[in-house]
This record gives sequence, structure tokens and C-alpha cells, in this order.
Amino acid sequence: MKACFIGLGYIGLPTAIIAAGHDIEVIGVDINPAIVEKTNAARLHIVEPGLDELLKKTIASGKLRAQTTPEPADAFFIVVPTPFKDGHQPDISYVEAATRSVIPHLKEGDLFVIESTSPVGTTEQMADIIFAERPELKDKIYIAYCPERVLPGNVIYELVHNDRVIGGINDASTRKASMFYGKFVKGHLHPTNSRTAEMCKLTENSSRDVQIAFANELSMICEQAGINVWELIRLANRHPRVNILWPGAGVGGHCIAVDPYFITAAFPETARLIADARDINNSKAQWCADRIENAILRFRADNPDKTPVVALMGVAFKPDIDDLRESPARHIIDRVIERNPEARYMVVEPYVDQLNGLPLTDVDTAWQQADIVAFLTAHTPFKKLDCKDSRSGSREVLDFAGVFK
Ligand code: SAJ
Repeated sequence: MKACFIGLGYIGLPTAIIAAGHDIEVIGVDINPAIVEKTNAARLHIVEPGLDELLKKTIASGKLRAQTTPEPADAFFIVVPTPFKDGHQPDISYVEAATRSVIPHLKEGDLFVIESTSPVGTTEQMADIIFAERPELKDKIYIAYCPERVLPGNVIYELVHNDRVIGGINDASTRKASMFYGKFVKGHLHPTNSRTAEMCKLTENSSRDVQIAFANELSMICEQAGINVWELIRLANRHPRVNILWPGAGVGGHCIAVDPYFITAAFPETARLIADARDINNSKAQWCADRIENAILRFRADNPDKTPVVALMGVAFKPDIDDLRESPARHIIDRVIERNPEARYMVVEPYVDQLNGLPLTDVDTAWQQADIVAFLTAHTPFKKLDCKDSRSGSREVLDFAGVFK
């Protein structure tokens, strides 16, 4: 069995590596020659615990090689990004380009699977493109959608153990794709059709977005009501059928803050709750920035001769990772610094060595010296700080991330 993975990013590369470890000859394709070169040299171009060792072993085994163009195989997997364009409209141009790149290599009996998060109907659309170019392959190849669901930071475990939803454009395609995933997935394989599988991925991330929006809305209500939102949620969650998520500085990353727009763009009249949740989560970052700016104003009113020192704690989009993509914290930091140049800032991010354009301060220095400390991400090193130390009366703490919850 030979498989060709188009896209060697955060999902394509780990999946290619795992597949190659299960007696499949794998060709990894990426249009970026630097990624191809690094992969062939067994050097990982992404950060993911444990994957480094696995890549070295796989390259040494000869089961995986990378190149910039596809070649004939038994199965093709499209694992490329689907960002959004202006007006939050999904951009499937990478999926289409990747599909077109494999069309000349397809032959009777081949399997073609899309893993990229995609708007409903994309798999059928790609099937139409394939059959328009290669009409002789109609009903002779298998086409399916199978979304990835892994959590960055736990990718190796989840790729093998998570359940997968597999939706073919017909039953034979669903069965053929399930046989492939069955080679390395230990979780259950759930058969369905391609449209349901596409919607399932969007639903999973939208569900989480809506739940986080509920928590973020509660946090803003609680501030007005003089209630500690962390205690409130902890208590409400003692109900056997209530399970509220946690508020934060907003929702970041390339998945949950993006995928719901694939539903709202297609169903603008009907997807009201999903659209509101997006707005609430986006507005939470502004709300946090406003709170920091108000704290600066208060400090200056109380200490007219002093320059406020403001610590901004955590830049990554979620705890204990180094990923700064679409981070609400970064947005808050940029806005506060730009609008309040008179204050002195200490930006703290223990998981990165350097940040474009911003000097970094270590955790303890910021905690010891700042007049205002805003927690934007609940990194573990922050939780070790003593919130009742000798300076507790002389600093204002804004705990948006629940570090001391
Ligand atoms: N967040 C909160 N409160 C919470 C939980 C998360 O504010 O209680 C925030 C985080 O700080 C972060 C954002 O939400 O800014 C997203 O983080 P996340 O851990 O919820 O999710 P991602 O983006 O790392 O990964 C998600 C996962 N999807 C679901 O949990 C439904 C993952 O399984 C998917 O594979 C991934 O999206 C993806 O690739 O789609």
C-alpha cells in the first residue's frame, strides 16, 4: 500500500509519520521546498512533543520520503489549510489546487480523501472536478471526507486513539476509506456520508466556541454583578447535568476561531447562535484591553508623578504551548501598548525565546516590579506565583485567564 499526503503541516506531517509506521509506503508532498528538505533530513519543522523522535525513526526506516510534487499511489490525502477570505468566506483554493495536482496520477481503484476542514459540499465539489478531468474514472475510484480532530500538544496519542468520522460520496468509498484508517486508528471508525462528515467537523469546533462564549458572557455579567465567575462556574458545574467551560481573554488558534464562519457564511439567516458566539468571543479581547486601560488610568489618577509598570502575562493562544497564531493576547497587548504609550510594559511569555518587536521579561521580575499585572493566558509557571505575597496590596491583578481560580 502506497499513500500520498498532500500538505506536511501540523496535521499532514504527523499523520504521514504515523501511517508510515504501519507498513504503508508514504510520500509526503509540500509545495514549500524548505519543509521538504527538512523532513527528508529528519528535522521537524513544527513543535509537537514526541514527534521529533518518531520522524527520525520513520525517515531512517525508509518508509517516508518528502517531495514537492505528487506521484502515483494507491491513496491520496488532502491535508492543506482552509483559511477564510474577506467577509469570513471560506477559502478552499488550497484544497482545489491540491486536488488538481493529484488528478493526473489517479487510476482505477485509488482512494482520494480530504482531511482539511471544509465547508459542506466541498468533497462532492472536488469529485465533480476530478470526474470533469477524468470522466473514465467515474465509479472507478473512491472519494471520502475524514476530518482530523487532534489537539495540538497531544497529536501522536490522539491520531491513533480518537474516534474518526468517515463520510464517502457513496457507501463503497466510505468502506474503502475506513479500511485505510483501520490500519492505524485504534478508536472507532464511524461511517456516514461526506456532507455529514464535513458538517461534523464544523459542528465540533462551533460547539466548543459557543460553550466558551457562554463562559465569556458570564464573566462579563459577573463583573457587573460583583460575583467571582470562577467560583460561580465551579459551583454550577457541581450540578450533574451542567458542564460550563472557562472564560478567558478570547478564543484563538486556527480552528475554533475560524471554523464556525464556514457555517455562518453558508447559512447566514439561520446560524444566529453560532454567529453571536463568534462576536462574543471576539469582543472579549476588547473587553480585557479596556479593563487594562482603565487600570492604567486609575493608577495615574492615584499616582500622578509615577509611570505605571504594566505586566502582560502570556502571549500564546492557550496555556502551555508556544503557538502565538491568532492569539487574543497578542491583540490585547498590541492595542494597550499602542493606545497607552506613557506606561512601561513588561511582556512575559515563558514558552518563547523572542517575540517580533517586543522585548520579553521573565515571570518573577514582572511579578515583583509591576503595578498592574494582567494574566492573558493561564500558563503553569504563572500558577506558582504567590498572590498573597508582601506586594499584594501594591499591585492590581487582572486575572482574565483564571490563573488563581
Ligand atoms: N478556551 C477557553 N476556555 C476553555 C477552553 C478553551 O477560552 O474552557 C480557548 C483557548 O484558550 C484557546 C481556544 O479556546 O484560545 C481554543 O483552544 P482549544 O484547546 O479549545 O482548541 P484548539 O484550537 O487547540 O483545538 C481544537 C480542538 N477541537 C475541539 O476541542 C472541539 C481539536 O480537537 C481540533 O482538532 C482542533 O481544534 C482543530 O484542528 O480543529
